[in-house]
Amino acid sequence: MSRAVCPGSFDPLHNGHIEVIGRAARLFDEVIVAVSTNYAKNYRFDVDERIAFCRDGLAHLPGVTVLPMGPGLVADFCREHGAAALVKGLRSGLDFDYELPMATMNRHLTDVETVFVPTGTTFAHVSSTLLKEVASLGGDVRPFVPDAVYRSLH
Ligand code: COD
Repeated sequence: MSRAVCPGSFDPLHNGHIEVIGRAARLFDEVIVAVSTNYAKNYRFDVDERIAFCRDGLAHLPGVTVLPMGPGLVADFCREHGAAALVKGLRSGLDFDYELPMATMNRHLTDVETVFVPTGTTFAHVSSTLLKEVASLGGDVRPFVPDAVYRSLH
């Protein structure tokens, strides 16, 4: 049984996340979506809201479960949950430069491998930060988020 973790803030979940997690679900028998609770970070949505968005927006994907990830290391979370791999989405070379040192460090910490999934062109420009800004200024983010997230942003 292969198991992977897709970690993130998901503040909030958007269709770029859903695409990458769906592709992870085709590669692994089980995928745990780990919703971070980093107390130093200023989230727009609290962890219960972010988990609810993920459970609702990912319910159609077989083998996917959503759990909170405490403030510790993602590498420890993987070990505790018996996951041999992390799956991360890559939107650009900037993402790669940011992610590569973390992938190497995570492998050093608990031997967990990182699998990079290149994003498709449809959502490559989408991030939670950009969506929150656009929505707060009155722009329409309907094509990029599930219905429940859309209602909460507007
Ligand atoms: N298309 C494809 N993938 C995307 C898109 C998109 N449009 N947008 C985001 N993604 C991917 C990201 O690349 C990421 O893989 C995932 O979706 C989640 O994205 P976010 O923005 O919700 O999450 P982040 O980047 O804020 O999450 C950061 C983590 C929680 C993963 C990170 O901080 C972490 O690992 N924290 C745990 C503490 C730790 O272990 N630190 C040491 C690391 S070595």
